[in-house]
Amino acid sequence: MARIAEGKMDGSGKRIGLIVSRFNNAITDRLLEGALDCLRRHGVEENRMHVLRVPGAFEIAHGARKLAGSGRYDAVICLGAIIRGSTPHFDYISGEVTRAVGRAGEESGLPVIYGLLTTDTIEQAVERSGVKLGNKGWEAALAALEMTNLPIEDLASWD
Ligand code: INI
Repeated sequence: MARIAEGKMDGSGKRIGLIVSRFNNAITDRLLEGALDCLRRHGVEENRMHVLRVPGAFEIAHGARKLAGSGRYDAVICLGAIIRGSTPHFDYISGEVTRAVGRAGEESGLPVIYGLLTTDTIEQAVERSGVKLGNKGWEAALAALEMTNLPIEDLASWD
């Protein structure tokens, strides 16, 4: 029988940093609401959820590096909405942010969670921010909690 280790979705005693971009704020506010709701429901205390607002998704990179590198958080959650529309910005920004979020996690050793929507249309973004297809902010928060509780030490003691 395989031995399986996985993190519990328990936020008690955790301090969580969230970075939220203001661009497309009709969407990102809903992602933030979803993330905070998930954290509360899983036991994170109100004063241990710290939100850093930045102008756009591109600036999430800087915020993620700063929060993850501060040593104050158990996990960092990045929330934003990049909508293709007709701008070539989409490809530049989404590629850059995705790399930076991953790098912030690697460099800090912390769970740095990617809660950004990258969609073709505003309608698709609305659907993924609490209307029809769940809320990406809620999902990102749940992933953060699971990752803060990964029982790596269990594996170390297995044959
Ligand atoms: N920022 C977003 O968060 N989403 C977008 O869809 C977007 N588009 O399409 O341009 C966007 N641009 C702003 C960018 O993130 C920076 O804030 C700006 O370029 C200043 O550095």
